[in-house]
Amino acid sequence: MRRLLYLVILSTAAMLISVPAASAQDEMTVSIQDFFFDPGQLTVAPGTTVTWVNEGEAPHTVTSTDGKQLDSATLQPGDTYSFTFKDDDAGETYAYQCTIHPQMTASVTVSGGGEMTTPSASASTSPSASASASVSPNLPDTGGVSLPLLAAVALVGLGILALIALRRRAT
Ligand SMILES: [Cu+2]
Repeated sequence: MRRLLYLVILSTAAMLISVPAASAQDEMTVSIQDFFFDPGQLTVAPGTTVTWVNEGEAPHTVTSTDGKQLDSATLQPGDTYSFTFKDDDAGETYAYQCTIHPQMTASVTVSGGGEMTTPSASASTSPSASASASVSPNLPDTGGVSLPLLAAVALVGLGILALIALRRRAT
């Protein structure tokens, strides 16, 4: 009976460890040219730091066009601007432009949450995951966002059920 409890604790611990590990991503670079951003559309994992480098000969900016946080000062040739996309940003698209050359537009999309690496967790969440995916077929990213949350909720639920079962058997 104890083994079940240990398994639940272990799988929960593995979940908690794997989620931050999956969302802790590296760094990416966007080149600012005269007069475009390269790449114009970038997808990053949550936690990624993106650095824009002005490799053109004109000054440029990186400025959100939709009220989000991207807001560099004027970047002279060689200047850089960095922004870290947080876990909370998963599923969001950051559209931005150069305010000096408004025809220069681009975007960064933050992918939906970390990948699940725990087999038991992905098995227990697959029914609800496919359900949420069918609800919003146009937004695959937001379906991914809720995966870690669904897995966490499912694991906590499993843990509570296991504890109840253990208590009943003990009495
Ligand atoms: Cu510009």
